Amino acid sequence: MKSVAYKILEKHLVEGEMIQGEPIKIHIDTTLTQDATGTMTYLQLEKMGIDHVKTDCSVSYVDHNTLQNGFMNADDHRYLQTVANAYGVYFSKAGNGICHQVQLERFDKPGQTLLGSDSHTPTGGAMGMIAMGAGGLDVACAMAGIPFSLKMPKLINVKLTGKLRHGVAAKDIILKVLEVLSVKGGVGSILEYSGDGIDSLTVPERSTITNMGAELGATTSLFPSDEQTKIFLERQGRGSDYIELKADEDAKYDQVITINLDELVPLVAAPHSPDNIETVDCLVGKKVDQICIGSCTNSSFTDLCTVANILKGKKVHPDVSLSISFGSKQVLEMLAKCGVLNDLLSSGARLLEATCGPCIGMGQSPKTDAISLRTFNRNFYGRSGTMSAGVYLVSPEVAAVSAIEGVFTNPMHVEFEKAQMPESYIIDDSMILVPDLDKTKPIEKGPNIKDLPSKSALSTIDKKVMIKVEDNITTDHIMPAGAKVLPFRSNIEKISEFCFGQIDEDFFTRCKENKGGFIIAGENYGQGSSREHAALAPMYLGIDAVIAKSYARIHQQNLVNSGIIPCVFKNPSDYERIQLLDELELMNINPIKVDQPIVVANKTQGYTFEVEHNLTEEQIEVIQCGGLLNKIKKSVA
Ligand code: MIC
Ligand code: SF4
Repeated sequence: MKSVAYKILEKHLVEGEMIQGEPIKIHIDTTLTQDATGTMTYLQLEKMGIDHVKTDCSVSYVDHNTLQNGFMNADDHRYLQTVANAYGVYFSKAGNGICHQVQLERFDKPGQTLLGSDSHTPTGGAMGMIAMGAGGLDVACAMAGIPFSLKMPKLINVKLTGKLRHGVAAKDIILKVLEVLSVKGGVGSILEYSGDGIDSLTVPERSTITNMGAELGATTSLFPSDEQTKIFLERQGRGSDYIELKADEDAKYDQVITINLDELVPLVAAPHSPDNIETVDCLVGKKVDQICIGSCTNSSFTDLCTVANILKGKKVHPDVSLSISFGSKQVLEMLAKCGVLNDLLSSGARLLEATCGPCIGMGQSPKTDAISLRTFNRNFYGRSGTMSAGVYLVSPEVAAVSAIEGVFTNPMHVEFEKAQMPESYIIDDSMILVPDLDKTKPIEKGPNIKDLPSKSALSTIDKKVMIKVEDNITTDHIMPAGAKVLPFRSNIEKISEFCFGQIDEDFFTRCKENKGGFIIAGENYGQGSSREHAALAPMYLGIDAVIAKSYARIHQQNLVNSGIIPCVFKNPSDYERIQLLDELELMNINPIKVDQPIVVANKTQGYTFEVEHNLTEEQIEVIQCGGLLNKIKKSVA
């Protein structure tokens, strides 16, 4: 009767009943952080009064912010290295690779739980584990041995039948799922893959699917641990980490989706949303300006080797800029060893570091009005750094054949060899530093690393509406990334100046003039990244509550952790009535009560309406204290 997800959750259950929607707490075995969210995470960990991390294994990666333009990035890296050593965290140096790729290669184990301060942590689901993204503070709590709270997810079974045809890739499977479910269709759910179609999918292919499950808003996605898992682990020199983990024959799911791989064709996610799906055939012949291959979605050895097979002996079209970023040092070394790196180079591709790079807007912004094809997972408005550009998400195969032709091209009609997994991978973990827990070595903090902002305990809320936004607002809209903003990830005061800057340049000054207030939003507010800065910066600017039609899971919890009340419109038509700068008062929040709506008085327009909050007792307590860190400090004291 049990699915793989159910079995792993059951084994890690600390508290609660495993009934869909009910609050549960689970033990976290392992954690990961990356530099852009990591500095906040470790600053928060330092406040928790523990000597060393309590997890089986925690890893800190430097992969996002590696431009080192000025001292700020390098200071952050140094802080991360020294704090990791002091607390018993492995440290993966800049250049060793993108967190999710390296974690899959070197750390993930079937049957375990992983919590990461990055929304694409579910990549690990390819290894048959429960891997989830969360805000930095939740990850710091997991490192301190505090169980992770969530609502028991709905279990969706995605049954894959048949086999992918030539030119069709794992990317097309997840794009198909996005077409079926949309960017909010996975909220509160775990997607578990099964069916004869998964037998032929290797772990790196599976990881493209679990990685991009984040774009569905899903809690996580996973595959069973089977023969493919065993092969991958053995070739990574980690055969002893393998355990078989399969769903029972009669496993129960809340929903089943079936996809026939025999019928699948190459797909694209058109601007500006990963669920805006079209076939490549509909776009064949359309001119492209830029192509970026890489990111944690599609930068494995087999992905890039297939790209090299397509580019071998050919030249990139004169009007196209093609860049390739590698998933990890291991991927890069493997490509060099088997000689195909040269095929990439001589085709005219621009070879970048083994980091996130253009995926998070660290360079490679396309030209004005460009059509940019990317093998990445997100094409949110403005994320590339060029507001007028249109980003299309595609498979590495579509990207490579289109790079040669200069126009959208269907790889089904092009002859090339799909790369196979190598017999063994090159193992060199020398860029992963093992901590020695030596407390006499100083934790080094540069001048741009500022103290955490804090909020006082909840009292009255009577303030004005600071911004009103529509459906599917991403954390990239709230707190943009990119080369200009990322250096301030350790400095909330400074980064708050950029809050909502891409869609409303007056937001910051409006908040300053009014000492903050309310955010009004539509459906799926805060989708995308796990960055808690999208809650911390508004908190710093005095935002006390958000009223939205619905939320993305990670952001909702980040709001709670920051002491901001995430209210939900009871009647969505109330959204229409509220105007910018209306004065709102939350009438009955002292105290907030479980399952009891909050009454809101619109003092400007002279009417009242009700909102819900869906908060658990524990979340209410956090908000009442003015945030999770305050609550933890109180209990430590
Ligand atoms: C992303 O892909 O949006 C990021 C950048 O990796 C974020 C993390 C961050 O904002 O630092 C994520 O996915 O959580
Ligand atoms: Fe990095 Fe992009 Fe992956 Fe985020 S989605 S972890 S920015 S490669």
